[in-house]
Amino acid sequence: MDRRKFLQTTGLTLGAGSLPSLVPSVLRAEPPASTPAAAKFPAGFLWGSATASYQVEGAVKEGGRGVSIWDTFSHTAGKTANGDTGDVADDFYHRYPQDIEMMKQMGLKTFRFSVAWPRIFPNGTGQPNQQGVDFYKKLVDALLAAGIEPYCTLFHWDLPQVLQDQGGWESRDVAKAFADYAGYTAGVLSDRCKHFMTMNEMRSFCEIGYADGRHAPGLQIGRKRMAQLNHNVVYAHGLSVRAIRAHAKPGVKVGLADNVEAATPVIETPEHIEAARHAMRELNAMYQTVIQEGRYTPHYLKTLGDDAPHFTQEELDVIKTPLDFVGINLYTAHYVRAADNEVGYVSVPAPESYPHMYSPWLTIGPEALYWTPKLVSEIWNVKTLYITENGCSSADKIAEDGHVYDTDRVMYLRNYLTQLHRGVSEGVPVKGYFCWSLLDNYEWADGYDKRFGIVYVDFATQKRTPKLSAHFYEKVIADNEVK
Ligand code: GBH
Repeated sequence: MDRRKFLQTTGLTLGAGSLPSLVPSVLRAEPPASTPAAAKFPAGFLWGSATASYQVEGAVKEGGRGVSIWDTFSHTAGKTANGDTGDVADDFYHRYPQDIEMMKQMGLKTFRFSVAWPRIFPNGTGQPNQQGVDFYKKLVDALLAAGIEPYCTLFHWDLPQVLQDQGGWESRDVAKAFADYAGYTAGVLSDRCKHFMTMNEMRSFCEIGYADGRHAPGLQIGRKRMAQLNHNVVYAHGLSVRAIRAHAKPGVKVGLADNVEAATPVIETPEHIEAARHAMRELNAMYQTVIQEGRYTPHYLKTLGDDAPHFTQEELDVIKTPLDFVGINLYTAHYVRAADNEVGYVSVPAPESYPHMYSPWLTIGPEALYWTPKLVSEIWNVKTLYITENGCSSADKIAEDGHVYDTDRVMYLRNYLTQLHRGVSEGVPVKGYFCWSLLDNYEWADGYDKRFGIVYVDFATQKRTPKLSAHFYEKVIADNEVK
């Protein structure tokens, strides 16, 4: 029914005070011109999975490893579900050869892992620990021998405890120590590993670790110190990009894995798409935007007022050191709509009934995997993107026949990959996709309660069982197509 007729029959009028239409009347959906071709990805698309050191390795006291803030935090009463720690996790430190064999059988083309800083520098700085270096060399060699391309993250949240004792990410010296560690580690691995990400999810480890206090180091430092900490972290990132380039072999590619806040138009009309474009820059002002543009948005600084960070032009130049690629970690959509205000958008919160996966925060927004890479590449002219994480938690159980039928995870992945394909087929330069995660693992403060793997892990026996989603993913990879 025509909108105006509908309003007449209901007695509503379009007069002053009524809601403006979200769909301008000039825009009426046209039927698709042709049926879409099969959802084939470009040849050579890099299919992979991702993990992180503290979430899978275990062996926290072996190989000369120092203590990280996550050892301290997880061993503090009341901080994690069931008091779970990463002491053993998936025992990946010992079991990586078998796990790599499993990746090979699934057809994975790439694997994203992280280096535990306290394995390389047990005291944060100073003398490197050769046993730590050797572990990652062996891991990378085993991946290469299996035909799997290694992608290495240098910081996935396991900060050496000694550096937190010196102020952690609030400290300028820690920023410099990170650059030294990143440069050294990339240097010793770069004869065999060609892709490095400086940090994983700055927003997560800053906000949850230092503002909410629900992750290590468990602090609540307040808005002013947070703004300065955020600045210090992007500065540390920039310094580390330069250090990696200075120490690594030529041809090595450097990027980061950023959980870009996924501004997504509430519906796909030009005005809401434009709103998402504005929102993308503002919602990511203190991370991706300043990294790409070398400046904070005026709105960001104005909103902070007296709490705005102190910075110099020289620091901004370091922060915007050009990257070879941008990695996007994406789980949920952040819906926005057009608004006649200073920033051109407002956020649209999810209604209480909004569907989510097993983790309450994990609302389902597949089209974010279309919009976020598209907007990031358009706004900042990024030529190479990866989806460095995407996946979900499910209440997985072993069935009587021994299989794990995670039909909800298959549903999630199919929908997100369909939207990724939509972007890639339009020319959005996403070159690869890393499913989070290969294995059920230590989900930080949620402990082992929330399973994100496509492979089920029985934590009592360390037995691995590929889930239905692993078979689904294996088929996606084999066909290079999502169905
Ligand atoms: C990523 O975090 C991480 O990179 C990875 O290590 C992690 O295992 C994976 O995704 C799955 O979570 O408890 O409601 O306050 C994603 C960002 C940060 C989102 C923690 C959920 C807790 C929300 N996540 N956050 S809540």
